[in-house]
Amino acid sequence: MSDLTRLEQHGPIAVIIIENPPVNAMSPGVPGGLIAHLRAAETDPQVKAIVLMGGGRGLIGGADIAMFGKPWPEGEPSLHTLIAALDACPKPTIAALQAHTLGGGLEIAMSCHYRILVEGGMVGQPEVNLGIPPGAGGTQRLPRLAGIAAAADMIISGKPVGAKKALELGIVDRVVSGDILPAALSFAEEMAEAGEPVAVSARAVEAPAPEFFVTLREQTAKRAKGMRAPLACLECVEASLLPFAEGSKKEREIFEACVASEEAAALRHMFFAERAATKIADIDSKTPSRTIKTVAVIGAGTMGGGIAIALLDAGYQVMLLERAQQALDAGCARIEKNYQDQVAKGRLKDVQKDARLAALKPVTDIEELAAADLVIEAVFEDLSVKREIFATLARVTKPGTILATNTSYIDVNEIATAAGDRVSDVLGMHFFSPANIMKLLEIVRADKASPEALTTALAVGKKLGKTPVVAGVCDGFIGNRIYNVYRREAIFLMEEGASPTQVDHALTNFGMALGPFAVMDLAGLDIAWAQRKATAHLRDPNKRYCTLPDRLCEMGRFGQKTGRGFYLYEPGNRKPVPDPNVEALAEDTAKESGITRREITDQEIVERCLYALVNESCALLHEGIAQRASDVDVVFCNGYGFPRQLGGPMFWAERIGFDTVLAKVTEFSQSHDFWEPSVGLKTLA
Ligand code: 3H9
Repeated sequence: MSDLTRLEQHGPIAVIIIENPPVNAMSPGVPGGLIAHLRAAETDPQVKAIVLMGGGRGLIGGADIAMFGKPWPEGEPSLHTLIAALDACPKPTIAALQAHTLGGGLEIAMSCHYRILVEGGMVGQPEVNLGIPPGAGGTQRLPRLAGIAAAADMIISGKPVGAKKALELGIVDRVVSGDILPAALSFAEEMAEAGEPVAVSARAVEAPAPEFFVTLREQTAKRAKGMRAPLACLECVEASLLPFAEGSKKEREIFEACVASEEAAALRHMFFAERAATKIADIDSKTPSRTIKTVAVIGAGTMGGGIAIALLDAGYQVMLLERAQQALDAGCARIEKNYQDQVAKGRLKDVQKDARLAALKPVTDIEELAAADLVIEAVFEDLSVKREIFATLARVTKPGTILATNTSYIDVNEIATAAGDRVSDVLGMHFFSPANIMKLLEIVRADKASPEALTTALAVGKKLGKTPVVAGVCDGFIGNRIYNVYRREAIFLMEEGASPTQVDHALTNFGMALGPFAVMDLAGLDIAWAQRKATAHLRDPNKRYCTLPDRLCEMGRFGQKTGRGFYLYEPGNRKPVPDPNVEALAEDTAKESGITRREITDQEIVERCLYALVNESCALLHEGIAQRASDVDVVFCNGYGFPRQLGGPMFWAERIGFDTVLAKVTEFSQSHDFWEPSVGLKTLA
């Protein structure tokens, strides 16, 4: 018997425990161990009821995702065998659930006769996020417990529900507080006396209104954004109207087809990539992180305000610093309005809003930051201003306070040296706008940053619900550096003959959430303009440069906020309208640069923009700015709208073949001076 599972005897109740840390996944050995204990309990005349639960943190994470796409060890019982055994068990079975019970975990729980869940626990079928429907009866049993509509919603969205909702929907029979084991034992004794238990598979499903699946299919197709899995989930749920065995067979067939798909491979890659991104190769994973309770944010503008909201939402005490009282008041008013809007939309309760605002302390005196455990500076991009702030922070904050800058492109090492002997506490925490919404957080590793400072920043990022990625210091770190070449290519293509609309459509058809011109208009053209002016002296005069974006800015066309940028915008409408004047401007700049405009295909647009991005990603991987190729994928999918179902630019390029990418990049380099195959790409090819 493997030590992945355990059997305990508590009087007439047998308790079977999964001991497979970190998440009690159904790895090889686990289902077999559980079946053996189940058989022992079934045949033991002393046992009246059987409890099944997760050991350690109590969660049951589902099937072992690392096993998908690999052969299951021969002779080893599978999750399906376990579920069939539970379904047929003659004695009452009770799943005692804590923390998260997800995917195959919930499928196991639903093949028990009864379920109890601790307050604060969650249950869900998140398989859709991995490009698959639940494959071990989840789509057949959940409708039998919660009804078709609620089950379809949970399975298609992949969103788990909390204890209160799970009870309301009938997914669990009881919600308990405190220690799960005594509650499970007393519930089991009760059920042992309650008469013959009925398996969930034997329950009936109530058919929904005839148009239910038609409407749901339309909505799901619209939201699926080219993904197959949400519709596959729907098909499986629809099959729950068939007799149980038939519906289960259909679920299995659809699951098998999905699990072998490219979409599922890409989404599995993203699952592991996001977890790998939080690990730093040369830092011991046991490095302790510092305790962070109070965080100060310097700068109450859009970025500082967004960061403050993210911190308040995560339960931190927040100090917001602005030197001018008026700017501070305006920043606080924006934060309050954000919370009021959330209350109005029903996303937040009044008491929660009040608690968050009570945790916000506006300050105008930097000396007050002595109380902070972490400071995040989010003032405008000016090296000398930032250096002055960090020199002051080094003096006023207590030793060990982490000093982070939210700069997007200034050299973090140069900022860090201003902190003198506190240099090891300095690093970058680069948020993406809107900072309270966007998942991506780049943790910028300054050369002298200590391991504790880095692991603490990563822990804070996780607590904020972000997806943190560690990046080295360079212009633009990982995300903006590779986005810059992608954007450069889009602008050159426009100069050569493509319209902003054509470029944007070609890339959204590829799967990008927004086209590059729509993104530039949304973000505001003035920020990149200021950066170009500040670094103009560093530009190689022999390399191609397109003046069109500068000219738009000189005309006051800063994008959506001024109603005009690469596109035109009607007041109060974000829909981009093509502008013939921009087309004329592109003709002018092309003429001045001696470029003959031509027809450009959508394929050339996709290849030029994305291969430029891959080429640069390989370069920064080679330079060590990104620790691993998958970090680039995490950055681009979470911060720049790359389609997750393609697994990020590096996963996508690997599927195409780095040699194919290199051949195309080499071909481009023969006709464009700004293209050069990077050493990193050559190495990977
Ligand atoms: C499924 O069940 C299909 C079935 O319907 C049918 C099959 C036939 N497998 O997230 P964390 C690892 S599909 C393997 O940082 P947390 C993870 O990689 C499955 N490994 O912890 C990480 O490893 P490392 C459906 C897994 O406490 C470590 O555990 N289930 C799995 O913040 C810690 O992970 C899901 O989609 C797994 N299932 O969050 C649930 N899960 O330390 C996916 C985690 O080496 N899991 N790992 O980097 C989660 O959502 C979260 O892990 C959970 C815990 C909420 C459970």
